[in-house]
Amino acid sequence: MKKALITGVTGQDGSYLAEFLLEKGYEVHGVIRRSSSYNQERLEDIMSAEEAEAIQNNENFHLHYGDVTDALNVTRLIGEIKPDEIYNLAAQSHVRVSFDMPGYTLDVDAKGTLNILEAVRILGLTEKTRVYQASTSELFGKVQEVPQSETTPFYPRSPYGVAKIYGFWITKNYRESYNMFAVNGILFNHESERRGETFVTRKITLAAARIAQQKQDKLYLGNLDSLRDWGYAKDYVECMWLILQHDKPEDFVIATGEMHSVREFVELAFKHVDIEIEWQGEGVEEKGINKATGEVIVEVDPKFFRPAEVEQLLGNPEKSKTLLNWNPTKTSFEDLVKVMVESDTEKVGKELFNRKMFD
Ligand code: NAP
Ligand code: F7E
Repeated sequence: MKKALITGVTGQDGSYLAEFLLEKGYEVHGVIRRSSSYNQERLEDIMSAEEAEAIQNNENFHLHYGDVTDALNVTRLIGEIKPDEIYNLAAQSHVRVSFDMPGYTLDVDAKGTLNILEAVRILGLTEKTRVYQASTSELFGKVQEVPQSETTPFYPRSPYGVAKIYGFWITKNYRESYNMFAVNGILFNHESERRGETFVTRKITLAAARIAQQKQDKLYLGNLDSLRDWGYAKDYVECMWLILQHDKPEDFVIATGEMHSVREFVELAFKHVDIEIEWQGEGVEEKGINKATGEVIVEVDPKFFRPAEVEQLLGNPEKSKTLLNWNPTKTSFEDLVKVMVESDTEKVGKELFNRKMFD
């Protein structure tokens, strides 16, 4: 039985990856941070036997307290578990928040990656343990070519992107210096019913559900023109695993090859709750009107603008299609939006997720 260690197991990707690996028959170890409030919602399908009959092997799922900034803790855990595969998904992953907390983002996203690689090296596990690093399309930032591939030069636009650049290069450096199977998945945006509520897609699908059920009046957003290559997180975690099963340690771009604007995402999400949006005005004055009632339901709030913006991201999934035999459009953009709105409609109906968010 193979052993996997996942950092960031309580996050969107970590929870899907844990389910995926358990189904593959792995013994899965997850790193969880101590928190003063409950932080295991996304793991409930694995933990509760009734909800997850498909995953019977819960005795193969183990949680450990830890933090990737704590090198001693990381080294002890890796030394005790001796995993065959490590998936480093732990990150301060919010781009706008990284402008508020650049130092912390650096500690977690850059130094945290080094702590894991160095632990594998000093524990003498370089031949046994394969390491996956969660790299990101934010490395491309102010894009130098369209679409972006494995050979496109980087130009990060946020403290998050800059910290992740270090994670990318230190992973490559350990591969080249110590002959480790240490690789980067350069993943473009991927979303799901489990996406954090302050990322734009989930903020929109939650608002569409609440507005349709008269539990919220308006949705305030930042840059409506921003363009992203949005995929489905459940499809993307399979790729993380495929990258580590590949015969050669190589970096891969994972993307759908399709790009849509935030404005388009809003239109489609509201269409699923039978609200047609009509846009009026421009720039910060632009408003989304409910065509049937004339009410303004979407407004621009400059507080959601970023000091430096990534205007567009479009990935070229050719290499992962060819070498990993991965299907980048298994879930279409339309189906992604639908699945997220349906899930939030149900949750809002059950009075879940009606809390006010700080951001
Ligand atoms: P997420 O939902 O924000 O999850 C981040 C995870 O990291 C959470 O489990 C969080 O724990 C954990 N974490 C944060 N700081 C930590 C620390 N110091 N030590 C240990 N764990 C820590 O992110 P995601 O969307 O699943 O993304 C997974 C990874 O892929 C991240 O590295 C992200 O930067 C990267 N990525 C994401 C996307 C995307 O579109 N989703 C695209 C490219 C790359 P808590 O639950 O305790 O906060
Ligand atoms: O923003 C614009 C915003 O926060 C997408 C992370 O997973 O993907 C994610 O980073 C776009 C940006 O994701 C709002 O300005 C407009 O242009 O959903 P987001 P992100 O910044 O692309 C990458 C690949 C990662 O690696 C990251 O970890 O939408 N936008 N209005 C808004 N964004 C937010 N959050 N909130 C708004 O109100």
